[in-house]
Amino acid sequence: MQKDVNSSAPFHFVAQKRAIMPLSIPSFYPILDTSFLPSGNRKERLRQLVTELADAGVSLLQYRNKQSEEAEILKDAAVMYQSAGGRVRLMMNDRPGLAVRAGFDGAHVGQQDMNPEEARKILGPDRILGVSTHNRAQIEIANTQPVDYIAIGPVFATSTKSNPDPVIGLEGVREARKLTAKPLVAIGGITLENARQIIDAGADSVAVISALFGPDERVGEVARKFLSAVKP
Ligand code: 3NM
Repeated sequence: MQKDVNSSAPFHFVAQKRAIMPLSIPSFYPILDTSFLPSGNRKERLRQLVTELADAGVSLLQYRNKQSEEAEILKDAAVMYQSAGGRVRLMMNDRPGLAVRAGFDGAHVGQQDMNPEEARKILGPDRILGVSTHNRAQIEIANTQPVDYIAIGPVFATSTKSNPDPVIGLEGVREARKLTAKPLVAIGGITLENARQIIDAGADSVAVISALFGPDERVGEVARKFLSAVKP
């Protein structure tokens, strides 16, 4: 194993060195929730979204599908994998087994999903694993788990998630920052207007669904605005 890890090394290279160096997470982390995909021509729309995001400079993207069966998810994942062309790390929400089968770079699990120890066994040591947390106790547990980053939320009110936990606000992000040395991803109600404040409150990254995939504007243009708003 090489010891001199270059800080500008590609993301996957850094991830493989997790044992000696924490994951370097990009400050903008889009989540493509399939409920935002228009019906019809799904394949083409997915291809277009992933290509536009990659062209804009997005380097980490999560696929979130709370409705479909395995076969449908794997079909979507294949389109995303091909469109990403190695330019974007792909994360699968909730289903580590499908992440492996789809050739994705990692998985993200929630408090109601598979526990991180189990997920890590399925993913192996080199894939990325993230976990959602919503309060101090969950962050403290996540600190001891084999996860590469901790997500905290909802920061602000969101209508994308069903039964969201209580809003934590910017103060909650500041508190979370004090509680963990792991990369911290903030999520929930994040917009172009509030993204910078969330980074300034201590988050390493903002995860965004509706403010990116909701507007009529081209997703690549909105992604560029987010990337510029949260630039380190
Ligand atoms: N997880 P939007 S909030 C998927 O609190 C998800 O863990 C949350 O969507 C959490 O950017 C959320 O549209 C929804 O608010 C985020």
